[in-house]
Amino acid sequence: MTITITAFERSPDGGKGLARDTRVRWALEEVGQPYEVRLVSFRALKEPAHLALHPFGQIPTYHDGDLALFETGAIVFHIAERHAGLLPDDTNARARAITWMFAAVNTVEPPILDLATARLLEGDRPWSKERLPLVTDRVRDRLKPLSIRLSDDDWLDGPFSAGDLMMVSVLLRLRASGILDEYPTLAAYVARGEARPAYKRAFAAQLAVNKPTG
Ligand code: GTB
Repeated sequence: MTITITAFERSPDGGKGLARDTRVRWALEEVGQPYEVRLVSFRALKEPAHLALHPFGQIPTYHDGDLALFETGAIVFHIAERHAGLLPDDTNARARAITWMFAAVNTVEPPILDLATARLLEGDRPWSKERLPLVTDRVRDRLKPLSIRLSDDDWLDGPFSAGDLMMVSVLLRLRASGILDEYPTLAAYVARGEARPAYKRAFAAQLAVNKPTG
């Protein structure tokens, strides 16, 4: 069966790799699984055919035979469980890698999304100037302990895992804010993720769809 994922027909970031299909592409590239992409317009996201796949009308989705999934955490976890390369064999190490996946989406990503909302969607509100530093500090509250835990290691717990894939994907969203640069070990960690051949292939594939023309 062919794995099919969905992605934006035209991502608002113009190919910076920030839409969430990139992390699924990356996971598939890491484990060497070919996949097809069905591009979806913003309008089609909210139409019944797509809502049957994704109840919240979002991308990405994952389709393989009679299995349809949504939520990147669940999709990457499924890929990592089915194919070698993203989760360690040792039971405890595997559980720790999965813990980092949850930490990425559950603990680190929420304040980063709040910051993106505050900067991009609420920047013109009268209260924005007061709120922005508070939201930014909540991101720092996550980055500081994360950088302490990572220390000088290459990855969060031994070899590269799905936990790192999710964490790097989440942190990438901070690049435009400059906050990542306040934590050189995290900036280097993200750069290590981006340097992986599988990430490069995933990035190139989404760019091929979204490259600004003219
Ligand atoms: N928790 C879900 C997951 O991890 O799968 C979140 C999925 C999600 O937010 N999908 C977004 C979506 O479909 C696309 S990635 N939004 C349409 C909608 O909700 O109607 C979010 C995103 C969009 C654009 C940029 N960008 O341009 O920089 C970055 C990230």
